[in-house]
Amino acid sequence: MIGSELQAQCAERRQRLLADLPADALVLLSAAPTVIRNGDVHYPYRQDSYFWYLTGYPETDAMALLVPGSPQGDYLLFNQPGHHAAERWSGKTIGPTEAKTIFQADAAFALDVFPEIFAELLLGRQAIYFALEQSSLYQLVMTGIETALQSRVCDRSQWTLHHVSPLLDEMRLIKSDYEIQQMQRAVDASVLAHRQAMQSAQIGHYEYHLEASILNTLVQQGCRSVAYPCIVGSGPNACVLHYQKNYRQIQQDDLILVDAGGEYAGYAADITRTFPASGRFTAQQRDLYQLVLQAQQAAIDCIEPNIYWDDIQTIVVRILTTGLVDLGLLTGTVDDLIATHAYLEFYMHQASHWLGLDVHDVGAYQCAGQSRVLQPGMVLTVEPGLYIEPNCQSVDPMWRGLGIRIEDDILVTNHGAQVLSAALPKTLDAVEQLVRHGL
Ligand SMILES: [Mn+2]
Repeated sequence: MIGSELQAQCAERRQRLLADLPADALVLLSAAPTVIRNGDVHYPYRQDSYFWYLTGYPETDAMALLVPGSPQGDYLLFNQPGHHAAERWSGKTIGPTEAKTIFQADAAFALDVFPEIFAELLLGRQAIYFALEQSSLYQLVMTGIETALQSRVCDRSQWTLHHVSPLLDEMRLIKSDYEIQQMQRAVDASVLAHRQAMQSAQIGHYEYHLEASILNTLVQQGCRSVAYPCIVGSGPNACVLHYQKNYRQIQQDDLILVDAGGEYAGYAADITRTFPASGRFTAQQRDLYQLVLQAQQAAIDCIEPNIYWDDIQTIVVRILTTGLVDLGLLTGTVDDLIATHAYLEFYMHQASHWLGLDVHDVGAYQCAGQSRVLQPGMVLTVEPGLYIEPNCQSVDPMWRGLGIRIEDDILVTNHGAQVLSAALPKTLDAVEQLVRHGL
């Protein structure tokens, strides 16, 4: 059963975290609040990633404390006892009983006693870990400290505040087998969504028709949410990196850039394909596409444990710059053009980011001033692109308004790169076939 597997994972993560904590530490975590859209309507709920990672608890109005060695236990959960009248409207909610039986808390309490218990626990602690940037949590900690000061003779200086993320980001960066399975499900659903969108693309349709197809497939596959808003950029809109309007009518000879990924069990997929609306690349589209694909493939091929994360970008930049010179879009020597960042005109983002519970997942890219070294269990994207602005005066008009990105999701293994999204075609021929004939 998924629920109990998830709970076993969360228990193991809490154990590892507790083992790393100083004996006098306390970790405070909060469920994400609901956000009002207007009136009585809320935005779809998404749990806070840290809270989800350590508790597997899906609802709002909950707090968790990790307090190594406290008399009530190491793991305390606070939530709302169910109210029959409220549950008539919103359905049954998790109460303190389930907090213990399902969510394996050592002790469970109603949320309204949190301030009292928190202030009491603070007395024996020094290092307080929480998401420092969340003002509501900061306020809660300050109130707790004031209450603790009133109840006992002690000094404010006994407490130190720490961000929780250095502790958890390193754990989240290395995925367990369970996590990789969930990510593969998000990726598989997203691969199918891309495939069906490519097959259904038609000149005269609007970008949002492709978005509709993607959303339909993702929900059918059990991804109840996208991991980020769908990008469907046709023609010049493919040059807008985070384009989301998706309302342009698709024209003959357009390239369509689709960057879309579903979320499954909290985990993100992040996949981009670029294809010709007509099912046939023009000569210029073909040249640029082949160049981006070559850069992407070379970057994927270089991935193995102990290479630097930076190496991915370095390889991509060299191949793209060399190709841009060959095609006449840049003039000069490749080394000079790289040294002066001349490629930034056409390629202005990173080739890779971590992927996990967040689409741009947590984890440092630099350690002690050096690029991070890849390790088995890391999941990252490889996503080079080229974007020639519609009004770019430095290139022949035939290149203008073309935008291409190709993005796959990669698991680092002992042997090298495992492409989780390998089932989605990306060679020139395979893409044309898929758009024209659905093959
Ligand atoms: Mn990405």
